[in-house]
Amino acid sequence: MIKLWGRNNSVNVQKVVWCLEELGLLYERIDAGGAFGIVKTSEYSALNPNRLVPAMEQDGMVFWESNSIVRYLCARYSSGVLWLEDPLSRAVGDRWSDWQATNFTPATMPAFWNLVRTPEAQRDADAVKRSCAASNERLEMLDTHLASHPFVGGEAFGFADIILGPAVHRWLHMPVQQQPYPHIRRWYPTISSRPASKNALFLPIT
Ligand SMILES: N[C@@H](CCC(=O)N[C@@H](CS)C(=O)NCC(=O)O)C(=O)O
Repeated sequence: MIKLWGRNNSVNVQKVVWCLEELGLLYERIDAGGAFGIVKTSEYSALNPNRLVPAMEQDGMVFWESNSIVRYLCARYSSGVLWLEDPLSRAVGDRWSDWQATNFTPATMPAFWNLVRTPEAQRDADAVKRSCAASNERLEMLDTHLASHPFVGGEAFGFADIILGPAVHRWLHMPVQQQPYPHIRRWYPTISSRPASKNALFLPIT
């Protein structure tokens, strides 16, 4: 059976949980990271030397980097459905997946940490303001993309929706001034109504 290490309030763990559920794979999730600790132990470092969650183990092989894990699972178990075989068709979803990890989520982190994980008296209001502006700028880009594509990767639900879903879900539930984003708000209910998203998305933002 697949073993997945990671606390379920991490967006990077949530995307792997969603993917495993979408594919109907049996797995065991072990709480790790944050208040659960574990990530700094030598046993865990042997699994993921970054000492971050998630880490996944299957048949003696260890995987880390959440987007790579989702890509691996979809390529192995959902070729032609969640994973497009044609590299040109797949490139759109790939691009937005990397954008989530390297661009969108880093923009959101100061607002998230201050507003959700920091006591009010210690919050940095300027950092929150800058992070909101940067996040909204990125979401405008995604909104424009979704204006002409039903899903992140194109015409059908795929691995890139799973990768972007938890991060966008988190932002849409943040205690910040929300912008309209009409195309994101058309896309989000479509993906979040999938039964497999339940254990990934329907959790309090913590
Ligand atoms: N690029 C990595 C980032 C992993 C990451 O930053 N994980 C965070 C949680 S989202 C973490 O492990 N933080 C330390 C902790 O939870 O103890 C991935 O996508 O897997």
